[in-house]
Amino acid sequence: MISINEDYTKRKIRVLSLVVIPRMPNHLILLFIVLSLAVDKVYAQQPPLQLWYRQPANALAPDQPFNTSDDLEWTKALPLGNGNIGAMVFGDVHTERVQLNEKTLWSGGQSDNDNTDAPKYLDSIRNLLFNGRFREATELTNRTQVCKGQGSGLGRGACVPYGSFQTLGDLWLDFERKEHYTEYYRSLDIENAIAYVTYKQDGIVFKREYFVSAPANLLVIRLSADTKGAISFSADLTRPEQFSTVGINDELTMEGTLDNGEGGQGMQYRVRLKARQTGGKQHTSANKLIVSGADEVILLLTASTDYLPFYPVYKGKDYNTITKQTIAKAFARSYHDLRQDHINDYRKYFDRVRFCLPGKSGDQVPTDELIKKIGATEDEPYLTQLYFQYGRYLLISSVRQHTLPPNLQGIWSNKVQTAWNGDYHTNINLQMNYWPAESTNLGDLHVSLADFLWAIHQPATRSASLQFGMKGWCVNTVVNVWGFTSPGEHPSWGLSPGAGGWLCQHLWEHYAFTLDKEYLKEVYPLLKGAVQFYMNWLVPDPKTGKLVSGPASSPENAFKAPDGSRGTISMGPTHDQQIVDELFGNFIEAADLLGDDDHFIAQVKMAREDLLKTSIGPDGRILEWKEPYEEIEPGHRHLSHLYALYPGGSINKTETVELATAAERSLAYRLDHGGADTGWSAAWVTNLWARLKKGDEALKVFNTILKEKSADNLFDMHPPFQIDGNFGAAAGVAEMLLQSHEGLIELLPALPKKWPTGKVKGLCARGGFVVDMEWKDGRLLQAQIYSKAGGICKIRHAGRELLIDTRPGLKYSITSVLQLSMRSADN
Ligand code: FUC
Repeated sequence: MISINEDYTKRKIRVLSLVVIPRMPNHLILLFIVLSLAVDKVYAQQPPLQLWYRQPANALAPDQPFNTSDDLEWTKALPLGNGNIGAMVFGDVHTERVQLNEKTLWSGGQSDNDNTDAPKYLDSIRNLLFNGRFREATELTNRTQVCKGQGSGLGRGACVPYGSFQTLGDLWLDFERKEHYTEYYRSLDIENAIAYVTYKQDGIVFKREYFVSAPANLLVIRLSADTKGAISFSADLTRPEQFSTVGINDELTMEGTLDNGEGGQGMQYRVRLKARQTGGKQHTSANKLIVSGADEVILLLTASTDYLPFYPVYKGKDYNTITKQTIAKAFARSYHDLRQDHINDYRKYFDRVRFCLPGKSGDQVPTDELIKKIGATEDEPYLTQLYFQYGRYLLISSVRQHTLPPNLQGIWSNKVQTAWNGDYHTNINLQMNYWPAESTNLGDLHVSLADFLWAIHQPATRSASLQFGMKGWCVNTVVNVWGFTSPGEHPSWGLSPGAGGWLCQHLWEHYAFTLDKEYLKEVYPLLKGAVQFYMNWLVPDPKTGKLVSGPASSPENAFKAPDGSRGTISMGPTHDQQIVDELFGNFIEAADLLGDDDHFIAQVKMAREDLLKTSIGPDGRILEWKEPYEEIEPGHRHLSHLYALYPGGSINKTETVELATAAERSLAYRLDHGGADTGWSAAWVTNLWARLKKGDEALKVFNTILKEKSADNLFDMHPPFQIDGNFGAAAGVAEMLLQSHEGLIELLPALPKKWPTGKVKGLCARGGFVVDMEWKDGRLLQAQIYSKAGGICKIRHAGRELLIDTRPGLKYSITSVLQLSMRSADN
């Protein structure tokens, strides 16, 4: 296996000798090298970031009873991906299983779900709600403010037009040798995105390497042994349904057509597998690829579907030719080149951030054992770094430019009916998938969300018009790859008019982190369309004249309504009000930056003034609904009314101290009543504590994610597996180290006591800044701020502030007491 640390140091020396040293006076060269390598020492000493195990995913763990559940085994398998093709490596010695995915593989198809009857009931529902007649309002809403047709199939969408994200099937390698084995080792090196399996059988050491390359769009597996002619196996491709596998001309292909949910043919797919071997023989039988007596085998697998992500035509991509050409191109290249291209491509993203908490080197303990010990040993700092970087690994592996966003399970599902259809839930989940994107230096992957919003813009505009009778565009709680944007089947969870505005926060944040005006120009029509929707949607509360959203839920929570009924929908839930307030603010700023002087902007400014704002209830908590109704589930997993604290920023400890105190009370109350009970909810709470500058509290919740919400492969468990928690938790770590939502950059704003010493490199801040920091005994030692776009940079740390007028492309070094010590060109 490649040694990461060696690689890093070698690369650094190469850069120094080629770029920096030739320009320096001789006597400084030695000193410069010593200092420069010392700066990197902390990173270079870092143990390799890897998940590793002493057994295959499907082996019985000694402390676990026999379990036939595919899911349990599957969450021990190791995920690989290139934003498109996903693979889960089980690592069985006798019969290897690599479960496959292709991100676009969905059953179902386009369908017309907007209920044109719905708008005519809106006024009546609003009047009933304003008059406190919740029972009747809820009944009328439940009957009318729902989609037409079968909707999401109540989460069982595989057989209805809504569809489900589905497994692509499995690659099986049935090895001839069935003897007992020893010295088994299975690992996932997340610094290079390569999985390994090694073992000894019959005196022979076997080694397997697996990666999914983005540049080549391939799963590549290398099988090798220390003895010639030792590798013999047959390969097969299967799927739980709708597949046929044939072997022709040294190639194994699997193809099929999924259901469109209406009894017809839906999406088509094809998988191709070829083997290149050294020594031995190979042939294809009717449905197998058989290799015997090889010294080494390179397996190349690619897949595609006929899905095109642009409305109105979602089908038609030439998946057949694409897969054929992909295999042909790769077949002509050496394994070394394919591997190197993959590593270069992956590290281009991964290496942007390094994070180091010195401590006992947890990589000595298998990952499944390590998570069980969290809190009880000194391995915790290692696992924290691993989990943080694993979040980044999963994001890079599940999304790339111009691909669909990661869904509820990223790109990994072993099912035909994935949990919640593996779709895009937009009342928290899709947004959380992107929470670490900007702060952990993966902003270019964030843009895939804007692409997706463009792809569904037309159906979302139709939903605004037909389902709600409004201008602009809107989405609700469930969205799929076919452009489903109507409300779900039940308003208590499916009616979420705030969702579009929340998605727009991401459009704005990418601008805020980059100051890229060209990008802003491109997404401006999306922002404007969402604002147009809310300008139509908001109505004045007859009692106060304040503009409110409704009928709407505070995502998925319920309250005891004054008329004794169970309330789910109301007028002016705080969540929607906060989202609309921030959206209007961002839009007004965008219009100003882009010089849009449409009179519409003035109307939006006025409407923003009239919006019902967040208020504090008699018990000192943020009101979740317009009035202080009692929650039915006080520990509810959603923290919708704290949106403005995180991921929004309008409630904060500097400008809105009273609201921040109330938010803290709300959070503590939720937790006292059993909150943070799902993986993603705990991740949200981590970020909220960080924003409240309570590092120890944040870390406490973060650790419960590691200990209680992590599968053996560190997939976050809702349960079941839901990837948002992985991403939300990674964002939480970044938020403890650096914040920039208060109009300045705050260094170490919520540093937990358990992280007294550490170092981080490459975190991003709003305003186009990249920050490196080092701290010791809980105090900043030094920081460097790289300015991408120039402009004023205000920095805060431990009560001190510093203002620097930065120039693009320069790096500013800052001392522990926030004094500027050096300005240099970034190398
Ligand atoms: C939302 C959440 C659930 C789950 C689902 C996929 O509806 O309330 O907990 O995460 O999305």
